[in-house]
Amino acid sequence: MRLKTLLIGAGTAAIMVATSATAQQTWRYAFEEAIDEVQGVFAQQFQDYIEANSDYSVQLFPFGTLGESDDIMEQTQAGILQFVNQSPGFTGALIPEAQVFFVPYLLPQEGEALNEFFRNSVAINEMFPELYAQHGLELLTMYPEGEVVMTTKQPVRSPADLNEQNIRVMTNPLLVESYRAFGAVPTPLPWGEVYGGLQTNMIQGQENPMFFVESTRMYEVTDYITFTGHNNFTTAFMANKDFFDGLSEDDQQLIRDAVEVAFDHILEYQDGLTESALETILESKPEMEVVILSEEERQPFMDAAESVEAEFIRMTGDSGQAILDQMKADRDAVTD
Ligand code: 6CS
Repeated sequence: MRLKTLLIGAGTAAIMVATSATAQQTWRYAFEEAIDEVQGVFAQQFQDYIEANSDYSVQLFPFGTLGESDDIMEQTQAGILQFVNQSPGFTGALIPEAQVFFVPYLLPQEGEALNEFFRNSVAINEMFPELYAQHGLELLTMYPEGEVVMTTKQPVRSPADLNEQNIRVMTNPLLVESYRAFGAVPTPLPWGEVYGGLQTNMIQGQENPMFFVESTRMYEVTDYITFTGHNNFTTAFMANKDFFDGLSEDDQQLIRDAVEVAFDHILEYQDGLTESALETILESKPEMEVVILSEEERQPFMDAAESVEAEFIRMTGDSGQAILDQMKADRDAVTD
C-alpha cells in the first residue's frame, strides 16, 4: 500500500515535472533591429500569437543584445537560438542565390503588387526554403521592409554624382557589385559601424528603407535623401531546422500560423510608414533635401542593372539562373 502510494506519487511528480518543463519551455528569437522597428514589430506579433495559443514562451533579442547579424545567424545554426531574422543582405556569403534580392529594379515597387509578390512568389515560398534547408535553416517567411533610399552628404542625380563616394552597403558581394555599377565606391560594413562611419566621414552615404533612416537617425549624419526606385528591402525569418523538425506537427502548425498572422500584420503596419517617417525627419531637420529621381534620371541606374544581373549568374550558375527566372515570372504575375 505504501509502495503503491509512493509509485503513484512518483508518477504524478514526473508528469508535473514534464508539464512544468513544457510550460516553461522558452524559444529564443533574435533579430537585426530594435523592438519598435519593423523586425521587432513582426517578432512581437509572433511572440503574442505563440504565447496566447500555447504554453511556450518566446524570448526576444533585439539588435545589439547578442551581436551583429552574422552573430545571431551563427547562434541559430548552432542551435543556441531557435529563431532568427536575417536579411539576405547578410546571407549572401552563406546562400549566394539570396543575393538575387540585390539585382536592381527586379522587385515590384511598394504597394499591393509587392505584397502579392511576397505572398505568392514561387521562388520565395518554394525554391528558397530548399536552399536555406541545406544550411540547417527552416525558412518560414520573407517580407518587405520598404523602398530603399540613399542618404548621402552630396546630392545624387546620376551615377556620376556617386563617383568617389564611399557608400556603405550590407556585407553582400552582389550589393557591392550594384554600387560599383552605380559608380560609387561600395563599402560593406556591419550595421553597428554605419552611424560612426558617417560621422567621421569614413563613408559618405548608405542605403536603407525610410523607417530605418528615421529611427536610426541617419538623417543627422547625411543631408540628402534620394529615391532611385532601385530596390525594396527584403528580410527573412527562419528557425533552426533540427529544432523545427523535432517539433510535433501541431507545434509546427502553431509556428506557421503565428508566422501568417505576423506576416499579415507587418504588411498592414507598413502602410504609410515611408511617408510618416519622411514627415518626422523633415520636422526634425527641415533643411534635409529630398529628391525623387525622374524616370529619365533613373534610366542610367536601370541600365546598370544588366551588368549586376550578369554578375549574379556568374556567381551562382544554373541554380541562380533558375531563381532569377522564377523571380521575374513571379513579378510579372503580379504586375502584368
Ligand atoms: O542596413 C542594415 O544593415 C540594416 N537595415 C535594416 C532595414 N534592417 C537591419 C539591417 O541590419
